[in-house]
Amino acid sequence: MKLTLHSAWRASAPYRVRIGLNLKGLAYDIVPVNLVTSQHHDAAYAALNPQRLLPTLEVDGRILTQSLAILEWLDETTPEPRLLPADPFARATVRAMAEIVACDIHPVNNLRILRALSGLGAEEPARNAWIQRWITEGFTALEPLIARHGGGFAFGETPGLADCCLIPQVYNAERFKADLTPFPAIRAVAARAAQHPAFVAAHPDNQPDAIHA
Ligand SMILES: N[C@@H](CCC(=O)N[C@@H](CS)C(=O)NCC(=O)O)C(=O)O
Repeated sequence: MKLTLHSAWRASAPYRVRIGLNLKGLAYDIVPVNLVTSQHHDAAYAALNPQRLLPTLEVDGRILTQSLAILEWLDETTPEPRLLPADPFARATVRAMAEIVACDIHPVNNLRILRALSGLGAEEPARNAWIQRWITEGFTALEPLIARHGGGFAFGETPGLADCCLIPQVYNAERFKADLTPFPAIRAVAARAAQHPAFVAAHPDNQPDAIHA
Protein backbone atom coordinates (compact mmCIF):
# COMPACT_ATOMS: atom_id res chain seq x y z
CA MET A 1 0.00 0.00 0.00
CA LYS A 2 1.47 3.36 -1.03
CA LEU A 3 0.54 6.24 1.27
CA THR A 4 1.21 9.88 0.41
CA LEU A 5 0.28 12.58 2.90
CA HIS A 6 -0.20 16.15 1.78
CA SER A 7 0.89 18.00 4.86
CA ALA A 8 2.23 21.28 6.23
CA TRP A 9 4.75 21.30 9.02
CA ARG A 10 2.86 23.36 11.62
CA ALA A 11 -0.73 22.60 10.61
CA SER A 12 -2.70 20.66 13.25
CA ALA A 13 -4.88 18.43 11.13
CA PRO A 14 -2.06 16.81 9.11
CA TYR A 15 -0.01 16.60 12.34
CA ARG A 16 -2.84 14.43 13.78
CA VAL A 17 -2.59 12.08 10.82
CA ARG A 18 1.22 11.90 11.00
CA ILE A 19 0.93 10.77 14.62
CA GLY A 20 -1.66 8.14 13.67
CA LEU A 21 0.41 6.80 10.78
CA ASN A 22 3.49 6.67 13.00
CA LEU A 23 1.61 4.90 15.81
CA LYS A 24 0.51 2.28 13.29
CA GLY A 25 4.09 1.91 12.06
CA LEU A 26 3.12 2.67 8.47
CA ALA A 27 5.57 4.15 5.96
CA TYR A 28 4.38 7.19 4.00
CA ASP A 29 5.67 9.93 1.77
CA ILE A 30 5.08 13.56 2.61
CA VAL A 31 4.22 16.18 0.01
CA PRO A 32 4.58 19.57 1.70
CA VAL A 33 1.94 22.19 0.90
CA ASN A 34 2.77 25.79 1.73
CA LEU A 35 -0.18 27.37 3.58
CA VAL A 36 1.58 30.73 3.91
CA THR A 37 1.72 31.17 0.14
CA SER A 38 -1.80 29.65 -0.16
CA GLN A 39 -0.54 26.72 -2.20
CA HIS A 40 -3.63 24.85 -0.94
CA HIS A 41 -5.70 27.10 -3.21
CA ASP A 42 -3.77 26.07 -6.34
CA ALA A 43 -5.79 24.15 -8.90
CA ALA A 44 -3.53 21.10 -8.57
CA TYR A 45 -4.25 20.78 -4.85
CA ALA A 46 -7.94 21.69 -5.21
CA ALA A 47 -8.27 18.81 -7.67
CA LEU A 48 -7.20 16.47 -4.85
CA ASN A 49 -9.13 18.16 -2.07
CA PRO A 50 -12.00 20.41 -3.17
CA GLN A 51 -12.20 21.85 0.36
CA ARG A 52 -8.67 23.23 -0.13
CA LEU A 53 -7.73 22.13 3.38
CA LEU A 54 -4.98 19.88 4.69
CA PRO A 55 -4.54 16.97 5.08
CA THR A 56 -5.17 14.83 2.05
CA LEU A 57 -4.03 11.21 2.16
CA GLU A 58 -3.49 9.35 -1.09
CA VAL A 59 -3.90 5.59 -0.71
CA ASP A 60 -2.66 3.82 -3.83
CA GLY A 61 -3.87 6.86 -5.77
CA ARG A 62 -7.27 7.03 -4.05
CA ILE A 63 -8.05 10.12 -2.01
CA LEU A 64 -9.04 10.50 1.63
CA THR A 65 -9.66 13.82 3.37
CA GLN A 66 -10.67 15.01 6.85
CA SER A 67 -8.22 14.03 9.57
CA LEU A 68 -10.69 12.20 11.83
CA ALA A 69 -12.07 10.19 8.91
CA ILE A 70 -8.51 9.29 7.93
CA LEU A 71 -7.61 8.25 11.48
CA GLU A 72 -10.72 6.07 11.75
CA TRP A 73 -9.94 4.51 8.36
CA LEU A 74 -6.42 3.79 9.62
CA ASP A 75 -7.82 2.12 12.71
CA GLU A 76 -10.16 -0.04 10.63
CA THR A 77 -7.52 -1.12 8.10
CA THR A 78 -4.56 -1.44 10.48
CA PRO A 79 -6.25 -2.41 13.73
CA GLU A 80 -3.18 -2.66 15.97
CA PRO A 81 -2.24 -0.74 17.99
CA ARG A 82 -5.76 0.59 18.48
CA LEU A 83 -6.53 4.30 18.26
CA LEU A 84 -10.04 3.70 19.60
CA PRO A 85 -10.81 1.30 22.47
CA ALA A 86 -13.02 -1.76 21.90
CA ASP A 87 -15.68 -0.88 24.46
CA PRO A 88 -18.41 1.36 22.94
CA PHE A 89 -18.65 3.62 25.99
CA ALA A 90 -14.88 4.07 26.03
CA ARG A 91 -14.89 4.73 22.27
CA ALA A 92 -17.50 7.45 22.68
CA THR A 93 -15.45 9.00 25.48
CA VAL A 94 -12.29 9.06 23.35
CA ARG A 95 -14.22 10.50 20.40
CA ALA A 96 -15.64 13.20 22.70
CA MET A 97 -12.12 14.18 23.74
CA ALA A 98 -10.93 14.25 20.14
CA GLU A 99 -13.95 16.28 19.05
CA ILE A 100 -13.45 18.95 21.71
CA VAL A 101 -10.21 19.70 19.87
CA ALA A 102 -11.13 18.90 16.28
CA CYS A 103 -14.70 20.26 16.22
CA ASP A 104 -14.78 22.94 18.91
CA ILE A 105 -11.28 24.47 19.26
CA HIS A 106 -9.50 24.07 15.95
CA PRO A 107 -12.15 25.21 13.43
CA VAL A 108 -12.51 28.69 14.94
CA ASN A 109 -8.72 29.16 15.06
CA ASN A 110 -7.98 27.94 11.55
CA LEU A 111 -5.94 29.97 9.07
CA ARG A 112 -8.96 30.96 7.00
CA ILE A 113 -10.73 32.24 10.13
CA LEU A 114 -7.64 34.22 11.17
CA ARG A 115 -7.42 35.67 7.66
CA ALA A 116 -11.12 36.59 7.83
CA LEU A 117 -10.52 38.28 11.21
CA SER A 118 -7.62 40.23 9.66
CA GLY A 119 -9.96 41.28 6.87
CA LEU A 120 -12.33 42.65 9.49
CA GLY A 121 -9.50 44.72 10.95
CA ALA A 122 -8.28 42.52 13.82
CA GLU A 123 -4.55 43.07 14.40
CA GLU A 124 -2.18 40.33 15.61
CA PRO A 125 -2.71 40.90 19.38
CA ALA A 126 -6.50 40.62 18.93
CA ARG A 127 -6.12 37.52 16.79
CA ASN A 128 -3.84 35.92 19.37
CA ALA A 129 -6.30 36.74 22.16
CA TRP A 130 -9.02 35.09 20.04
CA ILE A 131 -6.95 31.92 19.64
CA GLN A 132 -6.05 31.81 23.33
CA ARG A 133 -9.71 32.26 24.31
CA TRP A 134 -10.95 29.21 22.42
CA ILE A 135 -8.03 27.03 23.44
CA THR A 136 -8.62 27.93 27.09
CA GLU A 137 -12.34 27.22 26.82
CA GLY A 138 -11.78 23.87 25.11
CA PHE A 139 -8.97 22.77 27.39
CA THR A 140 -11.07 23.70 30.43
CA ALA A 141 -13.59 21.09 29.25
CA LEU A 142 -10.95 18.54 28.27
CA GLU A 143 -8.83 18.74 31.43
CA PRO A 144 -11.29 16.97 33.78
CA LEU A 145 -11.95 14.25 31.19
CA ILE A 146 -8.23 13.51 30.96
CA ALA A 147 -7.84 13.73 34.74
CA ARG A 148 -10.63 11.12 35.05
CA HIS A 149 -9.75 8.76 32.21
CA GLY A 150 -6.05 9.33 31.56
CA GLY A 151 -3.26 7.05 32.66
CA GLY A 152 -0.23 8.56 30.98
CA PHE A 153 -2.08 9.37 27.78
CA ALA A 154 -5.47 11.07 27.39
CA PHE A 155 -7.40 7.83 27.77
CA GLY A 156 -5.57 5.06 29.58
CA GLU A 157 -1.94 4.09 29.31
CA THR A 158 -1.53 3.94 25.54
CA PRO A 159 -1.78 6.69 22.93
CA GLY A 160 -4.93 6.91 20.83
CA LEU A 161 -7.24 9.14 18.84
CA ALA A 162 -7.59 11.73 21.60
CA ASP A 163 -3.81 12.15 21.79
CA CYS A 164 -3.56 12.46 17.99
CA CYS A 165 -5.78 15.54 18.31
CA LEU A 166 -4.55 16.88 21.64
CA ILE A 167 -0.82 17.04 21.00
CA PRO A 168 -1.02 19.26 17.87
CA GLN A 169 -3.41 21.51 19.78
CA VAL A 170 -0.92 21.78 22.66
CA TYR A 171 1.75 22.71 20.09
CA ASN A 172 -0.55 25.48 18.84
CA ALA A 173 -1.31 26.59 22.39
CA GLU A 174 2.41 27.01 23.03
CA ARG A 175 2.93 28.72 19.68
CA PHE A 176 0.22 31.27 20.43
CA LYS A 177 1.18 31.57 24.11
CA ALA A 178 -2.02 30.28 25.68
CA ASP A 179 -1.53 29.75 29.42
CA LEU A 180 -1.34 26.01 30.11
CA THR A 181 -0.79 26.40 33.86
CA PRO A 182 -4.43 25.50 34.72
CA PHE A 183 -4.18 22.23 32.79
CA PRO A 184 -1.81 19.83 34.62
CA ALA A 185 -3.38 16.68 33.16
CA ILE A 186 -3.00 18.00 29.62
CA ARG A 187 0.58 19.08 30.32
CA ALA A 188 1.40 15.63 31.71
CA VAL A 189 0.12 13.94 28.54
CA ALA A 190 2.14 16.38 26.41
CA ALA A 191 5.28 15.62 28.43
CA ARG A 192 4.71 11.90 27.98
CA ALA A 193 4.08 12.25 24.24
CA ALA A 194 7.28 14.28 23.86
CA GLN A 195 9.17 11.07 24.77
CA HIS A 196 7.25 8.80 22.39
CA PRO A 197 8.91 8.13 19.00
CA ALA A 198 5.64 8.33 17.02
CA PHE A 199 4.96 11.81 18.37
CA VAL A 200 8.57 12.94 18.04
CA ALA A 201 8.70 11.92 14.36
CA ALA A 202 5.38 13.73 13.73
CA HIS A 203 6.51 16.96 15.43
CA PRO A 204 6.56 20.05 13.19
CA ASP A 205 10.30 20.59 13.76
CA ASN A 206 10.99 17.17 12.24
CA GLN A 207 9.11 17.76 8.98
CA PRO A 208 10.82 18.22 5.61
CA ASP A 209 9.24 21.67 5.18
CA ALA A 210 10.04 22.89 8.72
CA ILE A 211 11.40 26.40 8.98
CA HIS A 212 13.85 26.62 11.86
CA ALA A 213 14.11 30.08 13.40
N1 LIG B 1 -11.79 19.31 9.70
C1 LIG B 1 -10.61 19.30 8.87
C2 LIG B 1 -9.86 20.58 9.08
C3 LIG B 1 -8.79 20.76 8.04
C4 LIG B 1 -8.12 22.11 8.18
O1 LIG B 1 -8.77 23.10 8.51
N2 LIG B 1 -6.80 22.13 7.92
C5 LIG B 1 -6.08 23.37 8.03
C6 LIG B 1 -4.67 23.10 8.48
S1 LIG B 1 -4.63 22.51 10.15
C7 LIG B 1 -6.03 24.07 6.71
O2 LIG B 1 -5.84 23.45 5.68
N3 LIG B 1 -6.20 25.40 6.72
C8 LIG B 1 -6.11 26.19 5.55
C9 LIG B 1 -6.96 27.43 5.64
O3 LIG B 1 -7.61 27.64 6.67
O4 LIG B 1 -6.92 28.19 4.68
C10 LIG B 1 -9.75 18.09 9.21
O5 LIG B 1 -9.81 17.64 10.35
O6 LIG B 1 -9.03 17.59 8.34
